[in-house]
Amino acid sequence: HAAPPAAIAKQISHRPVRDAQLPVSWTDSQLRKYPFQTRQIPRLSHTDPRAEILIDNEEPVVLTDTNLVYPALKWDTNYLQENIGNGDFSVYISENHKFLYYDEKKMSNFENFVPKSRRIEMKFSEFVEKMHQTEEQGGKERVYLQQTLNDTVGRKIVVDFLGFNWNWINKQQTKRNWGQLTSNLLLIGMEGNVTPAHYDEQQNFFAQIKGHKRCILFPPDQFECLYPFPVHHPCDRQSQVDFENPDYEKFPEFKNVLGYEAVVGPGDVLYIPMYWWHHIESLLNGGVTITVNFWYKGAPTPKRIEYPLKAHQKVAIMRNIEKMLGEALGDPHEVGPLLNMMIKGRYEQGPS
Ligand SMILES: O=C(O)CCC(=O)C(=O)O
Repeated sequence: HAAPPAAIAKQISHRPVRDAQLPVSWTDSQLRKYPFQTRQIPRLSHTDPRAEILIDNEEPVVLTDTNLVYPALKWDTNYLQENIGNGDFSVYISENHKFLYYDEKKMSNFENFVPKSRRIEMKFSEFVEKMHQTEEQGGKERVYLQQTLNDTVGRKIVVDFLGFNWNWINKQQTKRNWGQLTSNLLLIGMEGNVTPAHYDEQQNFFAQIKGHKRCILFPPDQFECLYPFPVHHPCDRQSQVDFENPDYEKFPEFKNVLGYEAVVGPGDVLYIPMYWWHHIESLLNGGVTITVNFWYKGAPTPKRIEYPLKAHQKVAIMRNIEKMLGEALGDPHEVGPLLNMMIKGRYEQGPS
């Protein structure tokens, strides 16, 4: 049905203020339009004390000068094809521009679930070929490479990787008492590709290498506005709301969602705090994008819990309740009915 007037995308400028000598390399016309408002995520030097405060408080910030992935700023598809080695790469293929993630291990829980994208293992050169095919023939199928960096990469990539600013990021890890670095995901996307809104259970430094990505984040206290799939569903942690055509009847609280956004370009590092929702789009007509992220386990839970609990702690509790019920009932499909029986006419705030 038609979107309400309030839902008309605001034509305000999202462009960051920059030094006069630096060209602004993208325009508002390259951003998709959505029916909600956003604020800007601050862009700061990593030496700015305000940046440290934001990370301490688990709030997003774009750091402009960490040099985190400096040696990788020369990467493009040619250089990678030459040097990345003969390993297998996970490539997602989608009929449209959206790449909704799904957990293949949870597919047996929901036998009627049909994913809108599929994952194929291929060599790097096959991926590049597929991408060019789509670009040149205007084919409908889009591709998105998403592969954890591993020891099959060639020598030059290893040298680049060792030249990352480990000094800075290791200090961050130590200061925040984060757990181990679990993985570095390499993402190579086509212009216009969209990763729909989801949250992860890890801390993330998202390092942009090539092209520009628009990142829209939502804090964990907007859980009610974003309607994640059930925990046992393959799309666990993903929003059920289609941002381009929200069903306000099913998801009325989505009208109250408020985002925080930034466009990141080469050299920028976005801190995506654990449990923060993120929607990420490669700019329209912006060419290929390359990103490497750094996923860290969060800090261990403190010995003494402080109240009131934070929104992300409540999300963790809800996840555990769903998991426990699934186990206890022996069937993930019984979780919803039991939760409903528990609250119906008892815990719901009714009209009176
Ligand atoms: O860049 C993207 O398209 C998705 C990346 C993402 O979701 C992440 O780094 O957690």
